[in-house]
Amino acid sequence: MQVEEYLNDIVKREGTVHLTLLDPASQSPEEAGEIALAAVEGGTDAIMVGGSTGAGGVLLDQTLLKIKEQTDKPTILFPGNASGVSIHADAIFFMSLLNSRDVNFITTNQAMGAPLVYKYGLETLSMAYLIVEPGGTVGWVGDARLIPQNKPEIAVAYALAGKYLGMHYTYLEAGSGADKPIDPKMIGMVKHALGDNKLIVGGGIRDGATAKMSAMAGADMIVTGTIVEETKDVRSKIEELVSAIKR
Ligand code: 1GP
Repeated sequence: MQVEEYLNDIVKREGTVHLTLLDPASQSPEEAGEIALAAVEGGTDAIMVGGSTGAGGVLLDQTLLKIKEQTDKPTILFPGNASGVSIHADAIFFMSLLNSRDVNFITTNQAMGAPLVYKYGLETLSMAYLIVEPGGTVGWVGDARLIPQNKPEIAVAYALAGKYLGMHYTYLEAGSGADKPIDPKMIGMVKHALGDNKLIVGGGIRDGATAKMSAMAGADMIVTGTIVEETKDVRSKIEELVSAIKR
């Protein structure tokens, strides 16, 4: 429960957690380490590592090792499939893509990956993963029946299902690089239904104002990935996002 407690404690003390997502397929392991260090200096709380395509195996291991050389902040796997498991992470978002049409993303990859999670002794953070329009690459790869942005009640229904299935976290995902982040109204309605269960929001958040809007609407944790890859001054960008969401 170490990482889960760490995250939940930050929510209690500071209002909102900031998570930096690094996709091993987007840069070299060395660059990932440097970005992670800058993100930590900017105030991020933990590093998520994963991606939809070409993000597993040796590349994933090396990326995690380089990140861990640079920072002691927790590393959390964010796997696109069963190949996204590594012994070098502190924890794994053990997630089910509840609105997928494909059983592989709901339970099969989870079953194929579970023995390694057990063997490596990874802390599991159970998560209902919900993909909302526009959905991006992960929506296509995961064959998600995308939840329309203007149908928050569908997101609420899935979030409640995840909570009743025992998942501790719900992730509203608009897709990496989304041109439209999750609508604040959807965030608010889902958080209201979840109560104490933690709500993670990501996809298309690029600035402090959007991060703040998501946090004010009810997000307990904000994930940013693309903006970190695009910006030259990672530390300042993360400072902007973090200062907008912390008490
Ligand atoms: C993707 O929600 C995350 O899984 C982050 O999205 O890359 O748009 O920040 P961005």
